[in-house]
Amino acid sequence: MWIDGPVSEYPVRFVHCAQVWVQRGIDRLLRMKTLLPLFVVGSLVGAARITAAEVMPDFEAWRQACARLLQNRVLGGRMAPRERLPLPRFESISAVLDAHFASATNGPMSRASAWVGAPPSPGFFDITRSWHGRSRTPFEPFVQKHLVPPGSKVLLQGDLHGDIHSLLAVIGRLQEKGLMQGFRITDPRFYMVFLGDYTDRGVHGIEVIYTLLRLQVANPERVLLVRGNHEDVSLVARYGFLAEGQAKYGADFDAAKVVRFHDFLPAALYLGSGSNVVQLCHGGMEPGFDPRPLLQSERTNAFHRIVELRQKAYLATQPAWAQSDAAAGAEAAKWFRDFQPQSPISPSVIGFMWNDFTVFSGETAFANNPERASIYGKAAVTQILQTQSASTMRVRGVIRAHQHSGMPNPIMRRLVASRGAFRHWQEAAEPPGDRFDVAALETGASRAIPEGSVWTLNVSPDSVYGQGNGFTFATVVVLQTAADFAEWRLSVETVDVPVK
Ligand SMILES: [Mn+2]
Repeated sequence: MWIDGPVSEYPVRFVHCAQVWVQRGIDRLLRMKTLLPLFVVGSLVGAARITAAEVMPDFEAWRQACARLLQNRVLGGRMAPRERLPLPRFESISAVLDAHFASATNGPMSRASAWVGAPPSPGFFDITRSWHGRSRTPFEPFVQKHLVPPGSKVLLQGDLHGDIHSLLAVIGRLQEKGLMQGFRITDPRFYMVFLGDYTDRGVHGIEVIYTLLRLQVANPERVLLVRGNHEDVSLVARYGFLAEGQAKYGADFDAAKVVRFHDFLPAALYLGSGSNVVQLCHGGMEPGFDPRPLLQSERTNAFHRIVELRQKAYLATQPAWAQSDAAAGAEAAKWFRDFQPQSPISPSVIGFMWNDFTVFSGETAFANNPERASIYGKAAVTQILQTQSASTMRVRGVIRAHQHSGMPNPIMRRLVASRGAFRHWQEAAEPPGDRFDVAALETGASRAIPEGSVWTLNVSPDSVYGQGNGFTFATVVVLQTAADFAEWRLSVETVDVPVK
């Protein structure tokens, strides 16, 4: 099944096939409720040349190994010297991916009862197949609902783009606050949600993914990874991550296996507590999807496939924003489609992963940037959130990431001034000459979440974004839930990341 490379690679491929068979045996044992450590031992048998500590270093060893890595800003897109690699061999990434796949194929997602509507096809859980490889299975994106008890604390992290130093600095702060120990969450009320764009544009994407998957494996169902627009094989092929993997591991780098984990990440996560929900996603609104059956389901953790996006059908219900703002309505009519996603970007993009929001409340309800995606304004968002709410569970706001400008622009300036967590539509219009009153923006350590608000979280600083926009801090954002939505808060702290 993997024998499709040049003849010179066949011995390597044969070893991989043997490992797949060993893995399958271990998978069966796991289904028989055998303990996870057996799985790790199994992976080590297949990779006997390296020690267990090299495959799965403890957190402190991992932190020290990553501290040796030159910063993205210093490297300027070049690879770090190979002798400095924190994971010398691909087997480490392979082992943590296997554990991730095991949790997808044996965990909550694998049960048909956890899916609202039809569950995915069997091919979805067969990691030797993919929607983009030779052995095909359909592209089957989905969204997830996850309920946490009132009084929970949920870390939210924006774009990482291969910035391992910021990720480890954030984890270090969480450890200082007594929420974590090593890779393990110690506070039973604590959860972590990462909002996508883990790799590309920075050259430590392998280390970022390894860290995220170690967190997920150590804390099942407490660490949730959302799918960003860069969790797409066509983007990682173009924006650096596959080249990074090949530079680091040569023929050992199994790109097909690495990108397969994207398919187990939800395009949006409806995080609820009591009868209130916030939409957590990388991009933005997706009016073609109706999440109400998912929100109404009794389950605390449930999944719903995005079989079809019916944007035109949504627009035909004539939302007031498209009528009162004629230009916005005409633009929406031009760009909205009814379609079945064949990939994250075809025949049109999935809005949860790609869309944007206006900065000022006086801007249009809807516009389109043909080089990127659609941009939603306040009036459209307010109504879409109402339309997408269930009577028993209301979607109160959106928290997302997806920043992309390496140069100061209205939103990047405000993100930096807001200490990394910016609430849209605080100002009516852009002040002349780029001068804005920082005192007019919310910058506090604890912020209320108004009904219908949209928040953008900043991109990590060891990147062209941090360099171009002149910031050196990562932001630690913790969502605090309560029984009454008026008491939900965003706690916002910054942590300095040493960058040159
Ligand atoms: Mn993005």
